[in-house]
Amino acid sequence: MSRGISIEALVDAVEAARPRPSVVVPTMSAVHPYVARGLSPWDFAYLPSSMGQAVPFALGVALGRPDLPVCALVGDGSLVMNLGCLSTATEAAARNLRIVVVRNGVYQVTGGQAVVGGEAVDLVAVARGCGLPHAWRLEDGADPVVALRALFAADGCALLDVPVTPVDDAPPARSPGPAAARFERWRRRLVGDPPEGDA
Ligand SMILES: Cc1ncc(C[n+]2csc(CCOP(=O)(O)OP(=O)(O)O)c2C)c(N)n1
Ligand SMILES: [Mg+2]
Repeated sequence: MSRGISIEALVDAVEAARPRPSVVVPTMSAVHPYVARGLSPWDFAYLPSSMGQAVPFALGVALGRPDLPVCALVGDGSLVMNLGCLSTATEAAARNLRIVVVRNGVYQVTGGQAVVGGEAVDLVAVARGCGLPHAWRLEDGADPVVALRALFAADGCALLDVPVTPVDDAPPARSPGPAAARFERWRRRLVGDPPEGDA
């Protein structure tokens, strides 16, 4: 398998490619780089280790705000644990849902154990098989910003599988606090009622 790009490079590429406004839901090993670079008030980084929840959560947001692109950054181990969310996304016809698979081959935030099924599991094929209209892999050497722009521009729900380099010393996936207050500000922004002082 290719060594992939760093998680920081992936996050930089998502930030370069995303339309604005849009909602990004970083989870697992994507949380730390998002928090480190300063979280956008549109983004939801409060699912740092709830396996399987990134896509269902983003799907709910996408259905609630069909005018906004909504992009989940999901761990490969987490997606493998909850593949049914892909057929649910098809059933819900969430045209504005975008899924970026952080395919590092490991459960990075819990110490780097190998993901069940390993490279034998082809998540692009699974996504297509579940009816997603678009699913691609970032090929070796391809520009991630170009691929992510294509992901956001796709006509309908789309998934991009991104090989990411695992590391030996991943920082813990910790959300910024206080979570309840941050969540409420985020929720009010999303429903069009931002708290006073929020842009
Ligand atoms: C049912 C369940 N089992 C185990 C865990 C513990 N756990 C939290 S995050 C995680 C690893 C997530 O790996 P992956 O989704 O591949 O994300 P990465 O850290 O590699 O980005 C594990 C095993 C959990 N939250 N839920
Ligand atoms: Mg992983």
